Amino acid sequence: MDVYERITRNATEVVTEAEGRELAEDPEGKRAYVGYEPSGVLHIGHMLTATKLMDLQEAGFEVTVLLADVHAYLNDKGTFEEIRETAERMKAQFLAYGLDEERTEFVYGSEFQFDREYVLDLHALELETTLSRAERAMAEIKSGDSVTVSQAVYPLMQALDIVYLDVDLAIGGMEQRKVHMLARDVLPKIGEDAPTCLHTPLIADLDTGVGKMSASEGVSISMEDSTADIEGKVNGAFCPPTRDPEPDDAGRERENPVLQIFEYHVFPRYDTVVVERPDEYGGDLTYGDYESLAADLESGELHPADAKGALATYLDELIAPGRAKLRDAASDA
Ligand code: IYR
Repeated sequence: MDVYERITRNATEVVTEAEGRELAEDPEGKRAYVGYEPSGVLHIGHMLTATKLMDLQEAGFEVTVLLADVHAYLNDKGTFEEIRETAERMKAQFLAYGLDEERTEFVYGSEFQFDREYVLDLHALELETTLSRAERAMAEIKSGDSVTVSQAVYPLMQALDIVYLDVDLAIGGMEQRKVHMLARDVLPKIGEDAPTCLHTPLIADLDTGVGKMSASEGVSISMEDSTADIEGKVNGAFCPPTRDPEPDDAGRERENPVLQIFEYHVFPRYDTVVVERPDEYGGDLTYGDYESLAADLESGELHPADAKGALATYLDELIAPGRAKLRDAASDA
C-alpha cells in the first residue's frame, strides 16, 4: 500500500488533498495529533481515530495524543480532579487498544495551556474571531443547550494546540471539522500556518442510527464490554436492509450502524468475512469486501439477524486483546 493510501484509508477527507500528498512524500519525523476530551471508556468511535494514529505510526509519523483536560472543563464535563481521573483511565485504554507506548506521546492540555505565551496568543485569536463563528464551530461538540463563553474560547484553544504541539497533521472525527476550518482561517491572521487536517467518519448510535455514537448517551461498544454485552448490544442494533435508511419520525438523518462498523472496523482488518448460517438457511456466506456484504443485505440475501451475529463475533475478537490487558492491569493493581 502506498503511503498516501495508508494515511487516508478509512478517512472521510483530507483538507487539503494536495497538502496530504505533500506530507505523504516524506512522512518520517512528521507529527500528527488527535485530542480527546477524556471520557469514561474508549468506544468504537474513538477507536477509529486511534486506528488512524496507528496507520500514521506505521507510515513514519510521530504521534501525540492530547488528553484535553482543560477543554473538557470548559465544556462542562466535571471538576479538574474528576477529569484527570478519567483521563488516566482513557490513556490506559488507548495503550491496551494497541497504541505503541514508546512511540506515542501523551500530553495533558493543562501542561502548556496556562503558559503566558499561550494565553496571549489565545487573546490574539479572540480578537480575530466573531462569537457567531466560534459558536458555529462548536455546534457538534458542545454539551448543554446554550453556548457559554467557555465554549466560545474552546475552539480557539484547539486551534492554538496545533501550533504549540508543533503538529503537521491534525486528526479528528468529522464533528471536529468546523473547529479545524476555523483554525485554518484564523491561525494565519496571527502569523501561523494553516494546518492540514484529516477527518474520520462518524459511527451512528447503535440503537437508533441517529447522530454519533457517544460514551455519555445512547448505546456504544467499548473496550470494557464482555462478549455477552457485545452480543446483546449488536442484536438490539438498528439495521434495516439498506445503506441509506429513511429519517426518523422527528426528521433526523439516520445511518445503518451495523453496516458502518463492518465497513470501518471489520473489513479493514480481515481479508474475508464469514457470516455463519445453518445449512437449512443456505449455509455460510463469505465476503471479500464491504460492498458485496452491503449489496446482499439490501437484496435480502443476507438477513439482518445473521449480519448482526457475525458482527458481534468480529467485534468481540477486535476488542478481546485490549479487554484482556485492562483486566490484567486491574488485577495487578
Ligand atoms: N474537541 C475534541 C477535544 C480536543 C481535540 C483537540 I485535536 C484539541 O486540540 C483540543 C481538544 C473533542 O471533542 O473531544
